[in-house]
Amino acid sequence: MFSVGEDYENAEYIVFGVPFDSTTTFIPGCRFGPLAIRIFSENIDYPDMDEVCLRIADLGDLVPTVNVRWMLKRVYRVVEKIIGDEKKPIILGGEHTLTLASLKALAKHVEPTVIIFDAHLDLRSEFMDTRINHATWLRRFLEKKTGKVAVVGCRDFSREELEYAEKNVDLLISTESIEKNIDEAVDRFNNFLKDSGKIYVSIDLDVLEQQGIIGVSNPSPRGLTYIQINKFLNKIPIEKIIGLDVVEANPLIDRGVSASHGAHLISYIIFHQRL
Ligand SMILES: [Mn+2]
Repeated sequence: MFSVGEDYENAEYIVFGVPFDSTTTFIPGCRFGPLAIRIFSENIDYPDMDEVCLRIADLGDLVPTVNVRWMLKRVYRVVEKIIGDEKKPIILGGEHTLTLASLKALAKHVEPTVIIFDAHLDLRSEFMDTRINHATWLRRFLEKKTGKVAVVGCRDFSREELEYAEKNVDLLISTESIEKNIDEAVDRFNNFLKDSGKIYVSIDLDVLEQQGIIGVSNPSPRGLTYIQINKFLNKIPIEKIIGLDVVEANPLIDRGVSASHGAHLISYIIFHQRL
């Protein structure tokens, strides 16, 4: 899918990978996520895919680093350039921390509505002796927040994170509330989107149910099915989406199950409303 090979100048979507997992505190390996998502993206078919003619350019991966500040700097620079050129980034992770830099770059240009699918809240003040990592990045963003933020599919979080979320996150849809009544949860999501401006979507693949032994850095059982996630994605108007990222795929654990889900979710977001 990404290998359509459009020139940067002509492309609407700009793909790049962030092969970084250096702040991972549990299972390392999502630095191999971008490569795996690309491989699986080449085996996706929709009946009318050829007619849709998406203009996608793939820049490849960022220069690798094990320094989180350098990773964030590089993501920031690339996203700022892409948005400045009025194109839309599609970022292949890599750990979730990268979203912090992507949102900071976006916030220079627009007040984004941020939709996060994640089993976790990533709202710890600090975690394992560092302040910038996969478990704290959303807190660092909310401390200088612009726009609105929704988290969908959360189920694993501390008391401290929940209390912070109740004050600072605009919409929280827990896995529990989706289990109880998904139609009501989707309605709440839809209402939230009504007065939104440009939308950024961030999908941590650990939001998915784990029965396929899905490879992610921090597995969490009783997640959402692919079809449940699609019910939420269906409500996001494609013309409002300014960028997206899909993070935490670890192909070393599951031989690509999570990467395959990631590739399909990206294609679902950018194709399904055009078919
Ligand atoms: Mn997570």
